[in-house]
Amino acid sequence: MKTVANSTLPTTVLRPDYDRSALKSRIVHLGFGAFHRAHQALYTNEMLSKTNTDWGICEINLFGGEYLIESLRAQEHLYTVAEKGAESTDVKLIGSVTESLHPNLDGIETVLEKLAEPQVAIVSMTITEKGYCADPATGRLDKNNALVIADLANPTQPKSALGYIVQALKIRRERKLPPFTVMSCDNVQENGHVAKSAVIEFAQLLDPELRDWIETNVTFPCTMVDRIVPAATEETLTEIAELIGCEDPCGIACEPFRQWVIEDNFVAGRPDWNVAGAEFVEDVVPYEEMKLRMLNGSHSFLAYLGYLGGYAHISDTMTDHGYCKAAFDMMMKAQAPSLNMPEGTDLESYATLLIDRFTNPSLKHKTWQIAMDGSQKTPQRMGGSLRFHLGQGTNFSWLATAIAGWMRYVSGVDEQGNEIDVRDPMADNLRQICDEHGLNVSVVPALLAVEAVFPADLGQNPQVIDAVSSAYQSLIEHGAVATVAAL
Ligand code: NAI
Ligand code: CS2
Repeated sequence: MKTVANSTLPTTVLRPDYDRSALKSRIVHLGFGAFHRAHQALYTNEMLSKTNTDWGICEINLFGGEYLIESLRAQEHLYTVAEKGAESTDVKLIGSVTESLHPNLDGIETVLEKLAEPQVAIVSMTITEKGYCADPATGRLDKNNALVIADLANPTQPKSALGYIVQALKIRRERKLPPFTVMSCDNVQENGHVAKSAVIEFAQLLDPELRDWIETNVTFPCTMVDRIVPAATEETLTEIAELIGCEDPCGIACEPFRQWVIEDNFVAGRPDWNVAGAEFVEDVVPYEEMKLRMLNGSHSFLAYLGYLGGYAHISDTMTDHGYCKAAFDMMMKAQAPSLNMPEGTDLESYATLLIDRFTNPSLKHKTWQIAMDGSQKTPQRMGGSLRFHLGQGTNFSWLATAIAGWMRYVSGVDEQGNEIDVRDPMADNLRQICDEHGLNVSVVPALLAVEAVFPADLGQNPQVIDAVSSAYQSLIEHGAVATVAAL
């Protein structure tokens, strides 16, 4: 079969120019999804072509994605990234991946043994917000999470990322091997701190001595990661096949922009990703908050209100002046004032760049995709800024409208009466609350009372209840397009 590994690709495709056979799996990555392929693996690819080093990546999918791992193996772990600008596309063949595993294909022990190999220095993750098994509102381990319960009962046969990491660290400690760095690359506020507290709390429940060893020996740098990478579709895969002259089931399309800010806190060494444009800094938290609130917060706003308004993609919402203006105002009036950035940060230029990125018509980023997992995303994208405005007594109507949009969306029925396929770990619970109230404003305080999403200081605040109720009422009476236009 013709693959990217055995085909003569067009000369326009940028190929790895380093010795792939010299690479070792010094990074193990959990979550070979869309994002990692176009971000960390691509940065590593570029770093390898600029340095004489051996930092290869072993890819692991713990949930689903068996087909991707099998396909990757069938093409010598090479795959394509298509960077699609508004007018042109750059195609790169990525060579930084050396190996791949899946517990359903290779067995749990093989995965644990890989994580325990002496040369493994970094375990990185893009496992989605829910992968941390943490309470979304507090970031603390959710002891009632089904995966946590299962892994605590049977730690040598883990299912969750936490279970794998803790068991692998246990093996390393017993074998007197050095620890590794755990690097979260998910859109989670203070992602390193959330990863650390989830791992530490999990280890505490299992073995307090192991917990102490982890606390002393393992580091959990925070990272701010950014690149818009929509899920692959038949259409993007066909387009990539046309560009490279063969099928690539692992191919992925993304925007040209990319950013990676990393806390320089690695316990067993790290690649010089800075030569590929990443920034190592002491404190990532301000950058994370800026990105989560301004980019992701307005993304969620556009996702819920866009989906309800009949817009399938983010770029479609940008063709509606009301949405475009509201997204910019959401960034500048609702989110930017709540940030505490290093001197010289120009948030208005950042917002302008974000609108430009959202407008890219080549990128088909579904509002439905971004609307997914809202119970996990909303607290970190809106909660902090909501608290800021309550403290200052300032206007937060964009945040209230976004939250009302989410509440209207999780009802599971759109403005035309069609069913919405709501994907969320709390979908059943949310649906039950919505069903009890119907499309009635009484659902607002009921959903605001879900403490895993809205801590009491927000969910029980009369100003929040009023503002979200009035936005929800407007959505019911006038619909999303008119509600957004009136903002
Ligand atoms: P995806 O759906 O393509 O991949 C999700 C990955 O997470 C898969 O590899 C899957 O195996 C793994 N996963 C899912 N549930 C898990 C669980 N409970 N435990 C362990 N692993 C689990 O999604 P994509 O686009 O790769 O995004 C993944 C994450 O990357 C996002 O949730 C976000 O936090 C972050 N991210 C995504 C960006 C994007 O534009 N796609 C940009 C910036 C960050
Ligand atoms: C999006 C993000 O799916 C979502 O929730 O808001 O994945 C977004 O595309 C990235 O964070 C951009 O870096």
